[in-house]
Amino acid sequence: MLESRLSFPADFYWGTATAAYQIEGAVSVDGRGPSIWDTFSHLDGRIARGHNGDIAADHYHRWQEDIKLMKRLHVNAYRFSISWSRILPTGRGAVNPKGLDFYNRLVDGLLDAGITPFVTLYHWDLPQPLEDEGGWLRRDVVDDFVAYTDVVSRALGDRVKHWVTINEPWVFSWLGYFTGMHAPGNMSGNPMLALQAGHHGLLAHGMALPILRANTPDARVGIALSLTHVDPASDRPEDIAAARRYDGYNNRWYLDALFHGKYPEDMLETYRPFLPEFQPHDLEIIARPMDFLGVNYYTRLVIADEPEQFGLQLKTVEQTGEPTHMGWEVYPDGLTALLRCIHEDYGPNAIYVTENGAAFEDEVTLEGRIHDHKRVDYLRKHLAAASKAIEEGIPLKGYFAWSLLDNFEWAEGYDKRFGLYYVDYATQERTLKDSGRFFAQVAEGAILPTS
Ligand code: IFM
Repeated sequence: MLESRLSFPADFYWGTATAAYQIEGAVSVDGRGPSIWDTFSHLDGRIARGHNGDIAADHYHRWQEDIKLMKRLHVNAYRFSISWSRILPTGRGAVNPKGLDFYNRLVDGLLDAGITPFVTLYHWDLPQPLEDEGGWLRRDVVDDFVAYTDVVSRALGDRVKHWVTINEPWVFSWLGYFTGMHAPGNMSGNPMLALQAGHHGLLAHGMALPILRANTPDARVGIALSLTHVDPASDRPEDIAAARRYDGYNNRWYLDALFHGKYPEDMLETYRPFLPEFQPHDLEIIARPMDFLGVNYYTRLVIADEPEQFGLQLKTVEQTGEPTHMGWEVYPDGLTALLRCIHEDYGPNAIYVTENGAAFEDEVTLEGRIHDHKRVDYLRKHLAAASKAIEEGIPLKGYFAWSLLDNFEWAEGYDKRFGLYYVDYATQERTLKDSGRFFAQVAEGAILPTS
C-alpha cells in the first residue's frame, strides 16, 4: 500500500459529526416534546418523498452500538447535538430528567470508549412552542436559549469540555425564515426576517458563552459556521464585486460580527432597506472571545454579476468540478483557501473542521459491501487540503467527517447519504463503507493511503 504522511499532530481530534434530529428518532419517547422539524417534516410536500425524522437511524435506542462503530473508525472525538425539546419539552420551564439521562449515558459511554464529546447545543430543532411565539424572530428566544444552555451545561459540564453553541446560523435563518426550505418553513422572501433570526442566533451564542464557562471548568467554546469558498466567474470587476457580495452574505456577515464586533460595512449598505434594529451592545456580546471556530466546509461557489436578479444581483455559475449527489462541486482547494482567509482575516486561536463530507449514491454489492470510491476520493483530497493548511501554520486542531451514519438530510430526506456507515433503514443495520475503512486508517495513523 502506498501512503503519504500527513501533517496532523498527535493531539489532533479525529471525529465524526451528527445532529439529534437527523439520527435519533424516538421523537415521542421518554417525554420529548415536539420541535419545529417534527412539525415541518409532517407538512405535505416539504420533504423529498414525504420522509421525516420520526425513526431516522434510531440512534436513541442504538447509541451503544453506535459508539462501537466509532471505535471501529479509530476516532478520538464525536460531535453530536442535543435535542432541546428532549430536555425542555415545551422549550422552557420543567426539565425532563429522562432527556438528560439519555445524554448523560451517551457522554459516559463515549468517555469510557476514550472518545471526547463535542456537544452542539443548537442544530436547528427549536422546540415548537417557542416557534409558536415567534421562534428566532423573537428577541426573547435568546433568554430561552441561555436558560436551556444553563440546564445542559450544569448536567454535563463536569464531563463535556467542548461546546459548540449554534450550528450554521446562515442556514437556519435564511432557509428557515426567507426561502422556507427548512423549518419552520417561513417563505417570507423578506431579508429582514432572515437577518433578524440570524442576529438572534449570534446573540444567543454570545449570551451563552459566560454560562458555559461558569458551568464547565476548562470549557472550550465555539460556534460552527457553514462557510463557502467563493470565486468570481471572471476577472470582470462586476463579477469580482458580485463574488464579494456573496462572500459578505454567506461568510463575512458572521465572521466579522463574531471576530470584529461589527457587521461588514458593505453588507450593511447592501441590506440597508431590510436591516432590523440591533440594540447598541449586541455586537459586543456577539464578539465575546471564543476558544475555537468550527468550520463546516463542503464546496465552493462561482459567482457572476446579474443586475436583473432580485436581492444581491448575482447568480451562481456552473462549476467545472465533479458534483456530489447534492449537486455540490468537489473542490478541496477551497478548504485550504478558506482556512487561510479565516486565519489571516480573523485569527481564531483554534479551528476545527466541524463538518466535511459528501453525499453520493451508494450501491450495496451482493456481498453486502459499499465500494464508495467517490467518497473515499473526496475525503482523501480534503484531508490533504487540511494537512496543507497545517503546514502553512494555520491552527487546525481537529477534523470531523460528516457523517458517522447515513441520516435524515433535512429537506432531502433519506436519499442523500453522507455516512461512513451505510444504514439500511428497513432493518437499521449499519454497514461500514469503504470510506469508513479509509477514514479509520487515516485516524489511526495520520497516514493518507493512496491506494
Ligand atoms: O446534514 C447537514 C448538517 O446538518 C449541517 N451541515 C450540512 C450537512 C449536509 O447538508
